[in-house]
Amino acid sequence: MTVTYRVDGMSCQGCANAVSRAIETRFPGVRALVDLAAGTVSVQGQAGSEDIRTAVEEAGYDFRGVA
Ligand SMILES: [Cu+2]
Repeated sequence: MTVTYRVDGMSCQGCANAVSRAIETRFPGVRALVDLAAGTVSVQGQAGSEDIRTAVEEAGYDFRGVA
């Protein structure tokens, strides 16, 4: 299942890469696809929203919940 979350503070491709890497590194088997224009990340696999919040915040971005 795929869940899309809103993440604030991503301003360039480097930010997008940092967010997807932070999630995918923390949760093996999970895919995280960032849409930079929309300010969202779509997460596919076994990871709950609080798990995603932790990964996003540790990477230095603002987690805003389900988009
Ligand atoms: Cu950036």
